[in-house]
Amino acid sequence: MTKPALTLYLAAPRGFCAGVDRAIKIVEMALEKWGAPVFVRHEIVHNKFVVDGLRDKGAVFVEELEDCPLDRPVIFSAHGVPKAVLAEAARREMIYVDATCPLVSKVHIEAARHHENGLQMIMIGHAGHPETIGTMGQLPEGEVLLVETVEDVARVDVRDPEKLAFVTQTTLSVDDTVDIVAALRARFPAIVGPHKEDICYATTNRQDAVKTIAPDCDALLVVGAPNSSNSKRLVEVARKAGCDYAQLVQRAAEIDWRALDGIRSVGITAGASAPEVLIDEVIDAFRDRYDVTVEMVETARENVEFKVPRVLREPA
Ligand code: 0CN
Ligand code: SF4
Repeated sequence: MTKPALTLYLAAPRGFCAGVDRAIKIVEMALEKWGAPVFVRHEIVHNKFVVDGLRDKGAVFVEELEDCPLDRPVIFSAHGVPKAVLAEAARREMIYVDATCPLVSKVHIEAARHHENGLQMIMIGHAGHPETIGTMGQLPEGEVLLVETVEDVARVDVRDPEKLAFVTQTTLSVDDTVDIVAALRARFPAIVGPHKEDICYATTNRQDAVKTIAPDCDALLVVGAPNSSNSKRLVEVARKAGCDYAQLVQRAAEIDWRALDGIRSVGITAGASAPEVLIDEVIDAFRDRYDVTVEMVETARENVEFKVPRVLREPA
């Protein structure tokens, strides 16, 4: 039986960013340096395949510092942690390594600087996400107000509209954030903030690539996890850019082949925490069923790399 023809538009950049790469390396190097078990507070990055692989090597994933023994090293995930968590680890005299992405740490530093200048902060982010919890946790309770939508901006109750600054989560939708920032600047003309927002290069580039391919695709699959903010944003961006069938899949096994019946073109991308082997797996699953032509669509080149912390680079 001849297979139907299908064009796969492969977005570039896709998948791992520099912060994810560094965070995973930190866990691997910690296991080499200190042996198993090494504790990791929260999923090091939001990907089950990555987490399962590290667990097989001896990493133990927990949600709270209290769940870590005092005599084993603990690593903080790429998404960042509230200041109180670092302080508590230090108080307990634990060995800890902070795998917070440097681009998240940069936002933490911005927030602290504005606070020192006497400004109340507004954070644009998603409630309950670990990065939002970590960034808000850089300042005392009540000093950072969260807004998630343009509607929230109209409702937010600030101390003094003349003494305000904003920061954002790094993995937001670029287009939605433009609207929220515009609403903030309209309601609070004196608000201080970054030139645009704090969305990172990886989030921006992956969204741009999706915007480019989505209008030409009958369907678009984002390889990524349901708890991965940047991956979920890619699905939304694809739908907004005109691809009605855009879905998040963790593995090839999750592809709904019946829903894809009759399609001629599929876009494929991956969130910043999804390893390339999973994209290969998805492409292979298409090759099993279709006569596939892969077209790579490159909208940017990335050469960002972050160093691992000195404590892991120095010989034990
Ligand atoms: O999927 P991730 O682990 O995290 P979110 O997109 O949910 O923030 O990707 C790494 C991004 C960071 C920080
Ligand atoms: Fe850092 Fe951006 Fe990657 Fe998050 S998505 S780890 S902020 S580079």
